[in-house]
Amino acid sequence: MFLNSLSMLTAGALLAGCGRAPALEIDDAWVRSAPPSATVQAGYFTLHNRAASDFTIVGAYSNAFGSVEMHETVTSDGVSRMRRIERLVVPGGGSLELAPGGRHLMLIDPQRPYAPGDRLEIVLELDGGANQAISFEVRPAAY
Ligand SMILES: [Cu+2]
Repeated sequence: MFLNSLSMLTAGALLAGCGRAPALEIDDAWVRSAPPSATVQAGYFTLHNRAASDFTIVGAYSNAFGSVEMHETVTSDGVSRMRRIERLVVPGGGSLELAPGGRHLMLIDPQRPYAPGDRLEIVLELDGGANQAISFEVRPAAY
């Protein structure tokens, strides 16, 4: 009996340690290619949340970039500016879309130039400690 409870506990801990969020489905994850001199690039994706409760993204990181921030684009007095945001929510049963002209991942300090067709992994940090790794495809700037 004790042994059973212990194994169940271990299995539970392992699942939590995996840090996956299987209820999240990723669509169309891509990074806009940039000239070799560029110091920032932008990443976009759509996330579908198959769970009833919200997922909140509280950060992101990648080996391919010095740092990753979450940004939104706001227009005031006809001027567009980017602003850092601390959280992105994927509503339960709903979707979150990051797209050109709106919210995006700001990919700062590319470790080398990336060409269209390259694949880059970016990890999303979820509220509660789980991580979700996403594979992004580099696409031409004109895409
Ligand atoms: Cu930005």
